[in-house]
Amino acid sequence: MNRKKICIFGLGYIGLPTAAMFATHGHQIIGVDVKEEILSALNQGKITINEPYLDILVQAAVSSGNLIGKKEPENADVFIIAVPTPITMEKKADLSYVISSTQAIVPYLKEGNVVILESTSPPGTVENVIAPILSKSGLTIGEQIFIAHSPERVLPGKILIELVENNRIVGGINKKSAEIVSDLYKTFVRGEIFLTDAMTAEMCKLMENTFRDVNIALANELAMICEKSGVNAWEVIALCNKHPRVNIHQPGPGVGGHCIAVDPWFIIEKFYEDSKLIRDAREINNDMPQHVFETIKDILKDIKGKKAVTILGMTYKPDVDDIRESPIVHLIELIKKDPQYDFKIVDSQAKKYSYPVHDLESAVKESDLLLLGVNHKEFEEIDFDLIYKLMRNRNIFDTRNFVDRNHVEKIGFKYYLLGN
Ligand code: SAJ
Repeated sequence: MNRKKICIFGLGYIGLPTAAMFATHGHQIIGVDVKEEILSALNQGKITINEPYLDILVQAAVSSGNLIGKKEPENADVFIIAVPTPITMEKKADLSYVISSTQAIVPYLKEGNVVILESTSPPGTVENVIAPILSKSGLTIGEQIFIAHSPERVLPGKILIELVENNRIVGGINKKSAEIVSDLYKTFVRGEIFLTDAMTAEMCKLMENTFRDVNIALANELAMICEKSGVNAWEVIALCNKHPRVNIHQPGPGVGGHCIAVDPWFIIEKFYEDSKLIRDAREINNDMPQHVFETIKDILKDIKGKKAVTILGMTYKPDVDDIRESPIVHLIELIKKDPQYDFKIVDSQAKKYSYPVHDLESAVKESDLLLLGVNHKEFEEIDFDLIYKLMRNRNIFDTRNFVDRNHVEKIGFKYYLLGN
C-alpha cells in the first residue's frame, strides 16, 4: 500500500496504539485529541497511559517524523474515529464525541477519502449517524467517499500484540468501502480480515463482549448456587471445562472495564424487548458487589464496634491501571456508606482513583478482614505470616480463588472463598 496520510481522532487506549502502528509502518499520521496534556506528551515521544511496550513504539513513531499530535484535523486520505463512546446514566450510548469528530471531518473531505469508525457503537451508527453527517460534504457515499466500521477488539494489557495478531472485521457501507479499508489494515494486521456490512460489524463487536458478560453471569449465578449447596464453584467450572465443548468463565466480584460492562447496554438500548437474557446477565453481574458486601457483613457479624476491611486491588482487572466500572470501586462505595465499616485500599497500579491507597503493612494493621478483590501479580508475594501478626481478626475473603487456601489456613487464618 502507498504511503497514506491518516488523521486519527482520539489518542486513547485504541487510537494511540493504532496511530503508532500505522506510523511505524510508513504512513503519515496526524493524531487529533482535545486534551492538551496528551498532545504535548505525544509530541515529546511520551505517553500518558499504561500499556506494555506502547512507550517504545510511540517514541519510534514520533522520532521517525511519521506521527504528530494536533488539536485540529487537516486534509488527509483517511480519517479514523477512535474516540470514547461512554454510557449515560440512562445506560444509553453517548455518541457526542463520535458526532463531533465526524462533523470535524466534513470541511476536509474530498473525493476518494476514507472514513473509519473504530469506536464501539450501537447497531446502525455508521448508517444512521455517520453517513448522514458526511453526506453534508456533497460527496456521494460509497462512490466518492468510503465509510466502514472496523471495531477495535484488543485486550488492554496485550494491545500491541493483539492489534497485529487478531483477526479483524471490516464492515463497509458498501463492498468497495470494506475492500479499501481492509487493504489499509493489511499494512500491519497479520490476522485474517473478514469483510461484511457496517451493521453486522457493529453487532459482532457488541456480541463478543456480550457473550463474555452472559458467560460470566452464568459463572456468578453458579457461584451463588454453590454457596448455598456447599459445592465449590471453581472446582465445578474447572471440571466442566474439561469437556471439549464447554468453556464456563470465572466468577468474581462483578464485571468491570469499559467494554464488557458497557457494550451489552448498546444492544439493550436498541432492542429492549428482545434482549431479556442480556439484561438479566447485566443485572446478575451488577449485583455482585452487593453480594460481596453481604458476605463481608456475614463474616464480620460478631465483631463489636467499627469493623476494618483491607481491600487488595481496586482496578477492574489484574495488572492494569484502569478503574473504570471496576466492581471493587462499587463495593468501596457500598462500604463507605455504612458507618459500621472502615476500609483501607492497597493498589499500587490504580490510577485516577478518588481514594487514598496504602502500603500493605499499614493497611492490614488492626484489620478484621483481608478482601482479595483483584488478583494483581504483586499479591503473589504477600507474606501472610507477617500479615497474620498485624491483623486484629484474621479473616481472608478471596473473590478470585487466588490465595493459597492450605497455606493461609495453616498459618491460622479463617479463609472464605466466593462461590464456595
Ligand atoms: N471477568 C470475570 N470473569 C472472567 C473473565 C473476566 O469476572 O472469567 C471480569 C474481569 O475481572 C473484568 C471484566 O470481566 O472485571 C472484563 O475483563 P476482560 O479481561 O474479560 O475484558 P476487557 O474488558 O479488558 O476486554 C474486552 C475483550 N473482549 C473479549 O475478550 C470478548 C477485548 O478483546 C475487547 O477488545 C475489549 O473488551 C473491548 O474494548 O471491547
